[in-house]
Amino acid sequence: MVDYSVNSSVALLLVNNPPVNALSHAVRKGLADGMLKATKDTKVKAIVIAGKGRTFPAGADIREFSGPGKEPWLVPVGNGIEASGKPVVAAIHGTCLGGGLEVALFCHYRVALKSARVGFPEVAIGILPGAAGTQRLPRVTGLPVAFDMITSGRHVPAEQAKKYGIIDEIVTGDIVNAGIRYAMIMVGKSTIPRRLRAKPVPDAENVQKYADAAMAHVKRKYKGYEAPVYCVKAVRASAEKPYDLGVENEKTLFNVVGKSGQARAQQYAFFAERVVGKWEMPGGNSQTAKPIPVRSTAVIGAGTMGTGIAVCILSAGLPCYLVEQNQKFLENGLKTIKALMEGSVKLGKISPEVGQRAASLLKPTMSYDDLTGVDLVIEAVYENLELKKEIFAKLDKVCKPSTILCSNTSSIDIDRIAVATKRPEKCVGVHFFAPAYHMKLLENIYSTKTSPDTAATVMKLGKTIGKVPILVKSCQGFLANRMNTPYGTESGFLVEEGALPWEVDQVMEDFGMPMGPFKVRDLSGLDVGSKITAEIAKTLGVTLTDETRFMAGNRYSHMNTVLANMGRLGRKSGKGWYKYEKAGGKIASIDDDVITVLNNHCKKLGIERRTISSQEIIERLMYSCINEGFKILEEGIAKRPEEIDISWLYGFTFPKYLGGPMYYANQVGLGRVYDRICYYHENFPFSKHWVPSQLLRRLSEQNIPMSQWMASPGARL
Ligand code: HSC
Repeated sequence: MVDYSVNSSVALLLVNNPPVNALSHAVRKGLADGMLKATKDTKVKAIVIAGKGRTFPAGADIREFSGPGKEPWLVPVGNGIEASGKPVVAAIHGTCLGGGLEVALFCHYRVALKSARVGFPEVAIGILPGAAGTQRLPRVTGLPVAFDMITSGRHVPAEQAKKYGIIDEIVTGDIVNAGIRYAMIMVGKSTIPRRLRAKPVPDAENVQKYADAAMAHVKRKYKGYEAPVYCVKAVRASAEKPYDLGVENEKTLFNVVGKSGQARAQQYAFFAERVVGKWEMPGGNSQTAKPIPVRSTAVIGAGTMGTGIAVCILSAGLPCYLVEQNQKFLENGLKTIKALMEGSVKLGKISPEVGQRAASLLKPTMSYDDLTGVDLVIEAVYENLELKKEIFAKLDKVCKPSTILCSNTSSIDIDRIAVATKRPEKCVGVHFFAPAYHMKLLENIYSTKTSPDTAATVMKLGKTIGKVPILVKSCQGFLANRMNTPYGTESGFLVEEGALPWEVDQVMEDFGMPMGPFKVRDLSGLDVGSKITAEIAKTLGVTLTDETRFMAGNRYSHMNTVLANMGRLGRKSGKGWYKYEKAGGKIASIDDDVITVLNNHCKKLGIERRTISSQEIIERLMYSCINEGFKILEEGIAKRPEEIDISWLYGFTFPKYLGGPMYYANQVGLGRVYDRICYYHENFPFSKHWVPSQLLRRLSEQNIPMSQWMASPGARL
């Protein structure tokens, strides 16, 4: 796990634990043994610690956190490094993260390749740096940078890290050789002045000011998350306590936060994100399928989604045609893309060079004939089957036979679109979430005809453009929108039965959602929801009136349409479920007029309003979706609960500290969730989404945790 060699009086401790050289027990032991050997060997004058393969250690082995752990711990190993009288150099390439950066900070010198990045990402998995990182980083960078790096978890590029004082020198060429060269220069120099434990924290007298600012910042930015608060407390102690007591304090905080439910959920989410990259579909999987190279792309439609998708593609440095039917739409689209790209540069999401290059990669056109040679096309017009089929038929005619045709549909079964082409195996769904340039989820959808190579291509494209792609089987609404539907429906019923919109929003925001369902409706526009409802009613042959309570035997709430018909369209009109300071305003306030409308609506329908508890609100919104999630698993639309959880984390900003709705259900207890679903089914027999999932029933009856659901006999229908 740690290869030991001596090269011209320099001992090399090369961590060899692929893929990321995580600091597992064997690596920690290897480092401790290596240090001992190098210290004893009189021929050795200096020591280099480096990583074999693609990276310097990227942190502790997260998998070990769920077990009891084993000595040697990282702090004593680090103390051994720091105490060495022979200079120890960390030679850094790749990602030097978490425990990896802690090891580097125990070394006396740090050199890095320009391409390397350093950081403390522990906060993202619900913990804090637990091997003296919170005490040593402030001694190097000062408090403001340490608070920022440790609470944000951001990866800092080597050159920036040099400015912060974390890296002593940027080197070139082979990192191990560069480290050895640097170590030879340091031979004979005293290591005492380089020991961070003895250094004071710069500007320690202002700790109160910096710590208060950091605490206010994390409470605002990471509302509900415990780890950032613990990170602030730990860093603060670096300026208030002697080094050893600061390390003790860090250990205590680490042990509390590390055992929390939030940490477990965030670590589950970390691995879930990696699990979904290992996909499977009929005929192939991520190991066997071969993505086709995508060197050129096109987006059809320069509306909100089309422009957002084009920005993602351009930001990744890929050429992109933007196709519109007339000059005006095209020009508007180009203006939007320019503004979004400029915004991304300003926010530091992309470099100015990438922003500039994008202008030359973007090719506006009104002619499909320009698309003959592109590798992949994404259709992003509005949700209309006939229009999408027309576009796919046109593309099928003009594009080369190998071109992959994608639809950014949010709900239409891909098979129904692919029939318009002679290449259904190359047709696939790529569902982006609004705003497409910001939301990280990419829901890729395979039809009955999509080939594994086509699926592999869009999964790879997703990663290239910085998304977290999942692969699901096609059905009406796919995974994300299908599962999310009861959330909106139930919120509508709750206000009909007695809850007020701001009460529902408050409960769900306290639960962890960034915005309650009624604020979301106001943001997207009440007319959008009422148009969709009108379309569904038309398809079902139902005439909607203020008194309509059922559609095709299913309970229905008309309140959204009532408000929309009054001109209350949400933020854009200044009034919706809330009132705003002006049309287009953002500050939502309670509106008594909405209470009057609600009361009248209920009176007309003979609904007696009642008090509804917070618990009922959470159960009605979450358990209805979870029930749908289990049906999605039963039907094989998603292969694993991880796909579902990732879709909520990155498509609907579900709080990571709850892991995702399926993980959350497992925490609540599948038996309890199932019982409540049965209860609501009994009380609301006219809502199809309360018909209990058979898979959930079996898991709950057999007391099988969801992590083992695949092992449940007959788990799939
Ligand atoms: C930590 O370091 C705590 C310390 O403060 C010490 C605490 C001491 C405690 C003392 C108590 C008192 N562990 O992402 P990829 C796997 S916490 C285990 O696809 P990329 C990953 O699952 C840690 N496994 O690659 C995947 O496995 P699979 C702080 C890890 O190139 C494979 O490696 N560090 C792992 O896209 C490839 O991963 C972090 O949080 C780990 N630490 O990205 C860094 N890291 O193939 C977490 C990765 O079987 N890692 N794996 O699916 C990352 O951010 C990314 O993996 C990288 C590489 C950016 C490193």
